[in-house]
Amino acid sequence: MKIAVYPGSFDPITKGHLDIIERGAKIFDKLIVAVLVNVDKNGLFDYAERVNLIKKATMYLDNVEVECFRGLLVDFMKEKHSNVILKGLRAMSDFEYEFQMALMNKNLNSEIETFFMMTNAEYSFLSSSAVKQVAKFGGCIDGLVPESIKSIVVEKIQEGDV
Ligand code: COD
Repeated sequence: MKIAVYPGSFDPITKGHLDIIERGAKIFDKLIVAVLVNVDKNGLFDYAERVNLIKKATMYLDNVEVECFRGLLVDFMKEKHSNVILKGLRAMSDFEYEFQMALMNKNLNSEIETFFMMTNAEYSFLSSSAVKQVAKFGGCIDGLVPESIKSIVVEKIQEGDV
């Protein structure tokens, strides 16, 4: 069974993330979406909330699981018996960061391969931070986050300190 892990902050999950999840779920037998505790980013949603939002948005995908992990991605991969990391790529700026991470992960465990999936052009401009800014100032986030979680996201962002 080929198991891949799609790691990220997912604060919150966007349609860009969901597109990568749907496409990844068609390629791998099992796809584990891993909400990693990112020490460089302050979040709006706590980790349990992020997991719940992803679970709600991916309910219809039978081979997708969602988990949270604090620590190195390579340690999570070992626990899950996976050696494939799935990543999404939007622009050159993503590439530099992802390139560094892929090589660091390879350095930590040479068995691990990182698979990059090009963003859907429709979502190439989309990030969790942009969604938070638009929602904070009353802009419309239709089509930017999965429909099933839109109202929860709007409510949280408008009450939060983004
Ligand atoms: N279209 C396509 N892909 C997208 C889009 C979009 N619109 N938006 C985001 N993505 C991709 C990103 O490129 C990324 O691959 C993934 O989706 C998740 O994105 P984010 O922004 O939610 O998550 P990041 O980039 O903040 O996640 C960083 C990690 C948590 C993965 C990273 O910090 C990590 O692995 N941390 C654990 C510690 C560790 O092991 N570090 C490695 C050694 S340095």
